[in-house]
Amino acid sequence: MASYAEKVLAQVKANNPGEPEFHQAVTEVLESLKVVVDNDPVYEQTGLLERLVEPERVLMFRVPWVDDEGRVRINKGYRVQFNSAIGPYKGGLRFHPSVNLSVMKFLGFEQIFKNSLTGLAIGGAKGGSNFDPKGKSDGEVMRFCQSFMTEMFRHIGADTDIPAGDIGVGSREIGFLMGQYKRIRNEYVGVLTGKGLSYGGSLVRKEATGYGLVYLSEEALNSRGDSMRGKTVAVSGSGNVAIYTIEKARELGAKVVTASDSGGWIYDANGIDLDVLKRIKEEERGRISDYAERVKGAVYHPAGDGSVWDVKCHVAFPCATQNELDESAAKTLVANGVILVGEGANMPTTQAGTDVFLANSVIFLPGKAANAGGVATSVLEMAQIDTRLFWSFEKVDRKLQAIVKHIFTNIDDAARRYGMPGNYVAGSNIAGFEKVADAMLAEGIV
Ligand code: NDP
Ligand code: 2IT
Repeated sequence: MASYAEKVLAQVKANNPGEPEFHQAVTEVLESLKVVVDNDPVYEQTGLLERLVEPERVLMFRVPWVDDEGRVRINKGYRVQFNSAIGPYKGGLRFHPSVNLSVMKFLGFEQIFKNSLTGLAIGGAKGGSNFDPKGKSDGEVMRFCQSFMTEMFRHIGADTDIPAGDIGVGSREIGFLMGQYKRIRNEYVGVLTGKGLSYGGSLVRKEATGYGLVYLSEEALNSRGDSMRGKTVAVSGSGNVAIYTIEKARELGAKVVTASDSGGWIYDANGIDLDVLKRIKEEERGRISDYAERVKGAVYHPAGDGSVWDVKCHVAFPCATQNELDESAAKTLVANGVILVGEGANMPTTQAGTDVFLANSVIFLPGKAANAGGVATSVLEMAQIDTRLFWSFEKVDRKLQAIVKHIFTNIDDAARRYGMPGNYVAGSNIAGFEKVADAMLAEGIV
């Protein structure tokens, strides 16, 4: 007879056709949860998993805007308010042409467990649009953001749902969104995080996801008597998460030799020159190919000509997008002696790729734990705006480090309790679930 978790998984696939990313995310979590939910009838009796896999609310809306040529353009807008058992909905906004309902739901679902792992009181959500900010003028991006917020404002709030950035949504977009929210509501509240420092942002939020990823990796290595020092590191992506992953890895004594974007990837045997990379990506909004033109010795490969995972490294940090590291890339990394893989992006490793790492005793830190430093620091930003205080870089960084330590202890402990020491996929899914499940049981059938 199929177990409770298996029955619910079959229902998810049947009831949500054409949503492969959502199926993938739910499959991984429910596989991990079998050892918890199949041994205690309370979960099935209260329909807990059926409730967990169904978003509390899915908002889909039209986003009309006018481009620089005066043409009317229409994009799709989304906000998936997945689970508020432990706190207000919290999660990023993604602006990318690949955004669809399946991607929004997988991200919102993962966010539930990630946010729980931080130990802070935040529920799970995600939103965004299939709008592509690439190649758009600042004016077009502003008009798009204003139109997006003109619908979204009625569904969010500082105690209801607090969006932030993700792919394609950085400080420029958050600024435009905040300006429009304030204008509509006539109130200055912490309804968005990732804000600029001049209007209620927090120090370290920009760095937090990448720093948190490297802090967690250092914890995991320390637990085995090792550290980041002297390691060769492969990073994918060259956005917010990738840049500050590279920065912290270097600070801890590692050498990062790769970065990428959707156009291609670079290999720099001397270690990535961060000043050049930041100038290209944060100021000029340029391409990774520009890096190879400016830095002597760096080699550029267009997309399709191999990948960053072909490079020999001790540590791999996928920091671009979902399913960017597949089974064959995982096998190459293992053959090249990788000892740790930490997911800066959300679900960057395919299920088959993850299985390769786990079967080969690679320390594998899943995104729910590994990139939780970003959302955790968003909560530190909320705490500051609520109290009208502004904390120093060191203070926020110390709190971030303490949260990451707590995450490591929590996922390590859950993996041990269920007889799978060192399996941080199971540890993260189980530890993230426990708090949410307790809250859902306490709150009744809602
Ligand atoms: P950015 O938009 O700053 O950067 C994204 C990077 O990934 C760019 O280099 C981009 O290249 C590349 N990329 C995106 N989509 C694709 C694709 N389909 N194929 C190839 N390359 C791609 O986003 P972030 O750095 O903020 O986000 C990166 C990942 O980290 C995402 O998975 C996000 O969900 C996750 N994350 C982000 C957090 C945050 O606080 N920002 C927190 C936790 C997780 P190009 O410019 O060419 O598109
Ligand atoms: O995936 C993520 O955790 C984010 N994009 C950050 C969410 C947040 O609310 O800071």
